[in-house]
Amino acid sequence: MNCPQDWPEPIVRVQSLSENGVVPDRYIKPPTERPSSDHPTDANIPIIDFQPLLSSDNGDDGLRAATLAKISEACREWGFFQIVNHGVSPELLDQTQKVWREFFHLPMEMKQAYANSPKTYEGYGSRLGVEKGAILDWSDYYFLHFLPFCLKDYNKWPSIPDGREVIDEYGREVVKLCGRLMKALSLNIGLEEDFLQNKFGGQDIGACLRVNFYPKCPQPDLTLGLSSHSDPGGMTLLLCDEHVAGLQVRKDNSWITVKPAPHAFIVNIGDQIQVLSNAMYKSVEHRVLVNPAKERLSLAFFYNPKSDIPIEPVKELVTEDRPALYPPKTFDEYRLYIRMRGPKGKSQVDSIKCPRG
Ligand SMILES: O=C(O)CCC(=O)C(=O)O
Repeated sequence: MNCPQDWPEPIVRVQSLSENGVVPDRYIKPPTERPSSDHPTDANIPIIDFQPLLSSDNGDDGLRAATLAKISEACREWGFFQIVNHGVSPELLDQTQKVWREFFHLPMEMKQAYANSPKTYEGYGSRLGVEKGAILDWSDYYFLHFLPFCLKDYNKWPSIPDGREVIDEYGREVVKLCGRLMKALSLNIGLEEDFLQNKFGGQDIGACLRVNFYPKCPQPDLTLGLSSHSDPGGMTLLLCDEHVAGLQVRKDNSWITVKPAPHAFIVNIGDQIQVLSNAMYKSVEHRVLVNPAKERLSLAFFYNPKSDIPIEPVKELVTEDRPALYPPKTFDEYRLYIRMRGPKGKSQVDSIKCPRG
């Protein structure tokens, strides 16, 4: 099964709706999915100083062990955490966000030159999923590939002065950081540090970026910037606006609004790592609220397994008491679900669970 060549309906850019006084029906969520303010809480996802894991020698072993332990707990309990002092320069983070803000503020006809299709999703988009008549999210986005190299195509990247160099450097740095995180995750489940990376296909992994742009919204209580979903890939590193909250993470049946630390990456476990770890690590549902007064930008960097190798629970984590929870599936097969149906909570990873007993 492949994604169709075209969207089922003409594409409307959410940015072009932002100044109207009302949210069109197409974006109004059913009451049970709308943002609710019943349980405001001060809780935040864990914030972890990553510095002790940046160098493999002459570090403090105690500090390294303590950092690994914090990451381990965050992966099991939250599926989400923030890292600070992660080695990617604050200047590069600022520059990259600036480039993308510039893109979304170009005149519409210039952005339209990059309009995407559901075939590959690369380029400027305004919906996820191809279901005719679906209720849509209040966001536009830009999607591009860094890895594998055969998919990296500068012609599909926006042409903004110095933009491609900045985006390229961002990609290289974040891939490096993801490699370090993969080592930490492997050590934390008692395996060799290269274990998970090898399961992902060694150097042949996939890396891509979705830049989400959430325009101001006249009736933020009726809609969502991005509906609840878990990420289908391996691991996501999110860079978001420090000054405009929006991301909410599900924790014990309530929604926690993330307060981003300055220049932090928000790391979350995706479905592929949940599968490989036989659900020891959790890929957790999250969603995005929109704001009546401020637009918001976020950069979601997806670090994924090579797309054509079967991903299944690693045998070291399968026991008689805890049999394999998921059958093997390639990421190519897996990601078709969200590409066709759009974000739908945790329905996909739950639906592939093996029947037990
Ligand atoms: O914008 C955000 O804060 C979250 C984005 C996200 O969840 C995604 O792109 O999958």
